[in-house]
Amino acid sequence: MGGSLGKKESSKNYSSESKLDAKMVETMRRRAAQGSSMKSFNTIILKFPKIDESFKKCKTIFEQFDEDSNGAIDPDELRRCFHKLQVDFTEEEINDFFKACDIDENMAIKFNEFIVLLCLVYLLKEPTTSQAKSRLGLPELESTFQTLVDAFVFLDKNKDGHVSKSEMVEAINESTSGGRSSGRIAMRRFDEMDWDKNGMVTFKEFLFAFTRWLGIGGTEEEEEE
Ligand SMILES: [Ca+2]
Ligand SMILES: [Ca+2]
Ligand SMILES: [Ca+2]
Repeated sequence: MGGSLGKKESSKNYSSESKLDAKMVETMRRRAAQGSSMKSFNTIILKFPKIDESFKKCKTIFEQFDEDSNGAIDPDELRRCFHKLQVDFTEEEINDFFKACDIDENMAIKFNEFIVLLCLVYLLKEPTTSQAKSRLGLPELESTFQTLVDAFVFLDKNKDGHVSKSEMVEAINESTSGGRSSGRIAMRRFDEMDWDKNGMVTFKEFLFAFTRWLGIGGTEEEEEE
């Protein structure tokens, strides 16, 4: 996992999700070696409306898998969701996805958590025989996920599977004419992403930040810890 040398040790228990997180970081490293189609931070900003639209459409998929329509996906519903999407992960792996994305630990996957979960499934699923074939049968959404992977890879300059604060600042500075304000914006954006405050942002944290920036919450009301 590397970068867990933050001053504050997080009180959250990561043991249950560490395997999945490690796999995620490893996969991002592999992807980083292939390079990114992103040329600048502005390219990412320009994609925001499309990402937003695509996430909103994802609501239909969410509702389809929320069989009892209680606004969340429980472990059984998630198992059937994986089955319907024809992604073959083991029972243990499906539980890992569940735990890794259930950030408020209420044993239910809400909409924002579902988006992150699907994107991680997309990332970690081995491509099927043909590269052209979609992995989840959700081509439009998958192209958005690909955009997010590309954006993360673009930011991860040293290709270690994490985005550090300096990488974030570098990415923003090289796309604007510089100046202090852009640096400050970069810092703020970074702090929003780095929820465990260990100075490193993983792809999962990056995804959750996107759902927040786009105003996609779990429920209508603010979530209490
Ligand atoms: Ca449900
Ligand atoms: Ca939850
Ligand atoms: Ca990095």
